Amino acid sequence: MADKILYGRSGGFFPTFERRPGPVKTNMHYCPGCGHGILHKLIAEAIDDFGIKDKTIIIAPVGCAVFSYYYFDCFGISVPHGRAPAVGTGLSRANPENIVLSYQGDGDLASIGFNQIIQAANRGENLAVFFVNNAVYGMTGGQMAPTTLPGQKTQTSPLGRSVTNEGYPLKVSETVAALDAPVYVERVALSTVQQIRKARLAVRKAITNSIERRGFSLVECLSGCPVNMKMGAREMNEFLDNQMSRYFPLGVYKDIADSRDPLTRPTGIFEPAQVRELLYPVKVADGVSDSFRNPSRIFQSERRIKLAGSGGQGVLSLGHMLATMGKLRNFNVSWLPSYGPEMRGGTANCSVVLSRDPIGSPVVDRECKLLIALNQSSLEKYLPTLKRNGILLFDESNGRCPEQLEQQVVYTLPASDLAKQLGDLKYANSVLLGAVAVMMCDLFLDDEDKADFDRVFEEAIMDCFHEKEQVIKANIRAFYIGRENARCIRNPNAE
Ligand SMILES: Cc1ncc(C[n+]2csc(CCOP(=O)(O)OP(=O)(O)O)c2C)c(N)n1
Ligand code: SF4
Repeated sequence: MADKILYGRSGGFFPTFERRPGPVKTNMHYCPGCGHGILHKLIAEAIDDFGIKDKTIIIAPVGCAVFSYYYFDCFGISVPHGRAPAVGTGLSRANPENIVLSYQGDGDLASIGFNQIIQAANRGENLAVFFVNNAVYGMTGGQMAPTTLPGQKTQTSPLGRSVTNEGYPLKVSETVAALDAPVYVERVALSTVQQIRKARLAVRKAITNSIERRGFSLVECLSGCPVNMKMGAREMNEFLDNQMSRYFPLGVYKDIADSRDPLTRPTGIFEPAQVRELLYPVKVADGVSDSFRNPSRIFQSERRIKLAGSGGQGVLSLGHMLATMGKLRNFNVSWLPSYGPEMRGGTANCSVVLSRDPIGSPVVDRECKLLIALNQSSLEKYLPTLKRNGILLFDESNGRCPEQLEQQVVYTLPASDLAKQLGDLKYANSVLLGAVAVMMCDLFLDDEDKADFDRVFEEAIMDCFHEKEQVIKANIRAFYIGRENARCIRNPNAE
C-alpha cells in the first residue's frame, strides 16, 4: 500500500468538508503548493489503511493547520499555541487505546512550545508528532521562525537572518534524537514525488509505533510555504531540496522502536470515590450521602467568595477550608489561590466558588458575594469587587470598617487578637470561620442547616488535618471562639 501512489480523496478524510464555513466544501483552505495539504493526505491515508479512525485523535496546532479538523474523519482537538504535547500526554495516558497524533508547525513546536515537546519526548510519551518545518510563521504572514535559515529574508528579518543576532536555526530532530526516550526520529521533505514517498513511509512508521505503544516518534517534514516566501512550486521545491535539506539533513536520526517493549503505564482514575480515597486516605468524618442537598435557599445560586490578607495569615488555608466544607456537602467547588509577590508581605488572596452547577470561572474579581478581609490594604483593594448587596467580614484587629459602605452587610471581630490569645496567629482563619458561621446563621441558613454548618466545619478540619490531633482541637476551639465574638455592625436590610 505504501509504495503505491493514490490519486483522489483519501478515505481518512470526510467525503465533503462540511465543517468548513462558506460555500466551498470540497477543497482545503491551504494555499496552492503548501506542504500541509500533502502531509494531511499522507496521514489520512495511513489512518484509513490502518483502520484506526475511531481511536485516532489529531491535535491541531495554532498555525495554518488549526482547521485540520475540517478534513480528518477522526477525533480532533485544537489546543493553545505549543501545548499539543501536554494535551497529547493527557489523552494518551488517560486511555492507552487512544492513538494520539500531535501536528505542529515550527512556530508552534520549536518556539512557544519547545520546552513542551522536549519534555514530552524525554518522558517518552506515546505520541506520533508531525512537525511541519516551513522555516516561517505561515499563518501570521511569514515572520522569522526558530528554523528560518541563516540569511533567509522574512517579514521580521528583512535583511536576512543574522546568526550573530538571532542565533542559529534550531535543529529539532537532532535535539530530540539525542534524548534517551524517543524511539523514532526522521526528517523528510515534502518536495518531489520521491521525497514524498519517503515521507509516507515515515508517517506510517510513526503511527505504527503509536499503535504498538512503543513511545515517542517525531517526523520532521521540511515543507513549503510558497505564499509567504513568494515562490512558485518549482522554486519552492528547489529551496526545500537544495537549501533547507542542506541545513537540515534528511534521514533517520533514531529508530529503536523494535527494541522497546510496548509502554505500560498506570491509567488514570476517574471514579470520584476512588479519587477521593486516594487524596484523603484517612477519612475521619463520615460526611453525608452523595445525594445530600442543603435545603436552605441560599444554596440555590452560585456563591462567589474572595478572601484576602497578608502572607502568613492563613488566608489560603481559610479559602481551602471553605472549599473543603463545600465539597463535603456535595457542592461543586473551586479554590484559586494567588501566589507570587503578595506572599512576600503584600496581599495574599484566593477565590472560592461554591455551586450546585458546573463552575464557569474560578476567578472572583467582581460580583463577589462575600469578601473576607484580614487587613486594611486587602479591604481597600477588594472592596470594589463586592456586590452592592454583598457581605463584608473583616478582621478588626487589622482594619477599620470603611465608611463608604451603604448597601452591604458588615460583620467583624478581632480575629488576629483572638488567635494570638489562643497561642498562634495562624488560628485566625478558624476564628474567622466561626464568624462566617454566625453570619450564615443570622442571615441565610434555615433549621437543620444551622447546626450542620458547625458539623461540616469539624468534618472539614478533620479532613484537612487528619493526622494532627492537636491542630484539629486547637482549630475547633478557635472556631467556637470566633462564633462567640463575631458581631454584625451594619445591616441596611434590618434598618
Ligand atoms: C499564545 C499565542 N501566541 C501567538 C499567537 C499568534 N500566532 C498564530 S499562528 C502563529 C505562528 C504559527 O506558525 P507555525 O507554527 O510555524 O505554523 P504555520 O502557520 O507556519 O503552519 C502565531 C505566532 C497565538 N495564536 N497564540
Ligand atoms: S501561509 Fe504558508 S503554511 Fe499557511 S497555508 Fe499558506 S502556504 Fe501553507
